[in-house]
Amino acid sequence: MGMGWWNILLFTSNLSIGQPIVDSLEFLQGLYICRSIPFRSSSSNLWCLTLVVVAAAVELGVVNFNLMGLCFTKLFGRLFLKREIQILLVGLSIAGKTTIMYKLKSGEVGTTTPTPTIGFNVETVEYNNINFVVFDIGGYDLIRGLSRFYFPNTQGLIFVVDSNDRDRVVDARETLHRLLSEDELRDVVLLVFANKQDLPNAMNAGEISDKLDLHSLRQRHWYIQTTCATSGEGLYEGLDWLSNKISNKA
Ligand code: G3D
Ligand code: MG
Repeated sequence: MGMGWWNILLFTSNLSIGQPIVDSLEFLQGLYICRSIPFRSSSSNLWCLTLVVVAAAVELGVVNFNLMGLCFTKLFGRLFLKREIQILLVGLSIAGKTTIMYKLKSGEVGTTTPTPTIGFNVETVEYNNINFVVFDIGGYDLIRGLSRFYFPNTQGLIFVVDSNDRDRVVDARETLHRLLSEDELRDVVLLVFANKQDLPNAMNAGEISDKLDLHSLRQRHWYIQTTCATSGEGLYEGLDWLSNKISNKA
């Protein structure tokens, strides 16, 4: 795709996310870019031209902005903008995985409550223009059973630890390192949620990093984020890191 097309996409994407560009120079710039493109009668050219015309009509108020804007945002997002990142959300039982999933989902408008984990939950969480397809999976045996289906497309692993559970942190470490030794998960980035930070005896991030032996992970991008799933604290900071890391790798 030449630079001209790329600019058109950027231009129309600005429209689709509703920035008030009529007041700005970008709209004129977009028209200028359109003018400078040698359109051929191929279907992709016509398709892009249609998008630009519709976007311009919406911006100029020729058509109902809200309705068209919404349709356009969805259509355009589906076609060009939304990235999808598959994430495995794992950890020992009671670490807070389902609560995290629920909190991330309930932060969105018009979403439903996930059901409690029977086997595993799959939810799509939209954040930062990325669809995080999150698999909330229980024990390691179940993960192994599903690995053939889910590991190959996985780009990120969120490992949830109950920071208050000193007795099981060794189990958590073993589970984590077994997972990371799976061949298909060789390149995934690792985000550790040190959850339940609201509890008075919770281990801090440094202590958990040591107990999970995270510093031994030399070839791996990893990050530890303290969270409180019940209040939602730290969850989006973690997703920010994850999306930046995965985008940089792409
Ligand atoms: P799991 O899906 O990993 O098995 P759940 O874990 O999400 O079902 O959570 C297990 C319990 O831990 C739940 O308690 C949940 O409310 C609690 N929990 C999860 N995150 C936090 C947290 O950040 N702080 C505190 N204090 N509790 C948390 P219940 O009693 O509802 O079973
Ligand atoms: Mg659960």
